[in-house]
Amino acid sequence: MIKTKNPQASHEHEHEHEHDEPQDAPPPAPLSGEPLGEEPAGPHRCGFITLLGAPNVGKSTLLNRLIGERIAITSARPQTTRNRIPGVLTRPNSQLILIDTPGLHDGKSALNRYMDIVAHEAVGDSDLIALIVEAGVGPDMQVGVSQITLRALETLRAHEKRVFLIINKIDRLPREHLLPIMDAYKDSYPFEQVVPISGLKGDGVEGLLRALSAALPEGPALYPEDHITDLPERFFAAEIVREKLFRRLDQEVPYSTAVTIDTWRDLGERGTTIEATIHVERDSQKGIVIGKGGAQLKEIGTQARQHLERLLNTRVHLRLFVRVEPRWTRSERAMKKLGYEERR
Ligand SMILES: Nc1nc2c(ncn2[C@@H]2O[C@H](COP(=O)(O)OP(=O)(O)OP(=O)(O)O)[C@@H](O)[C@H]2O)c(=O)[nH]1
Ligand SMILES: [Mg+2]
Repeated sequence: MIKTKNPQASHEHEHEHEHDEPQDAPPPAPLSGEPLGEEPAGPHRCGFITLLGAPNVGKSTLLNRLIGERIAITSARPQTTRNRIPGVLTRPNSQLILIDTPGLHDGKSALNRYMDIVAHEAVGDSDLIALIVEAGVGPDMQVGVSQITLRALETLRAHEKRVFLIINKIDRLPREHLLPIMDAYKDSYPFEQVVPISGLKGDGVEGLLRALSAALPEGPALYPEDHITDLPERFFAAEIVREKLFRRLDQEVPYSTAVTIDTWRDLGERGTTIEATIHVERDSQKGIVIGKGGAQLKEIGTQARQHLERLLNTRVHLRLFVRVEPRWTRSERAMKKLGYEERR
């Protein structure tokens, strides 16, 4: 299980690998390690908050920012997240169980349907929805409400969900552009609050956190203080390899990849040996993942290993294999084999 690290150790590590960290990674200092600001006195609060929204609006970046650890993979490509990813943040007077979800979209493959189901199921489980939208989309920074968001709002209305509208990426536009965006959304739902933020830079995030905490139902913490997530280390190892694939490969190739962990050996002081397989849909994609003389695969392996060493806080020996699972994104059976299985 992944738990909060010793802040000192994690800081040193971060420094050591400073230059490996991709440009868009959230900064190391976790919010939970900074002064938390004022929390209203009163009863302890605890609840589930689902982060929902179109692909690429910044849900996973925000989850990581709130938790203070890079547990959810992120990339500049839409449809990076494929699973429900819980992250727990414990504050002095509240515990927030945040759920990252795949971006809502209407793709028709079995994998697309799976992702859509995962996102919708997470809605049912939550006390609050954080609906995330981008401030200004496309080259002219359009402010309209997307069809995807409108459809999500219909579902939320049917379930009478309490919704925070989070306008993300405000670092990309001048402040005076915010008002028209808020205006565009104003009649689309009785939002509990509308909060502009930059998940990447951190603007407005502490305020958001306070508002979310205050809106949760009263109740005791459900997890111990140092608990961050329920998912096993193996899941995160596979996700980290997938993140590198999403960041390094072009066009359709990342969407045809899945990663499974084949062996995991703990060698004590000598670290951990992990063998993983990258599954692609076609022979040609296998060639692309491996690259000329194996260069691409080697680079993916190096980046994933460094990221894993930071997460696991130990030396990692990572061996990657590539194999073809023909048209797996179209077959529920093949998907199940690769770990994409419905919960219910
Ligand atoms: N400028 C800016 N970019 C952001 C911000 N938040 C996220 N991004 C970028 O937007 C891209 C998508 O971020 P993700 O967090 O992966 O988005 P997501 O909503 O989880 O995407 P899916 O998992 O594909 O649905 C990445 O390149 C992020 O760096 C922000 O506040 N400002
Ligand atoms: Mg995501």
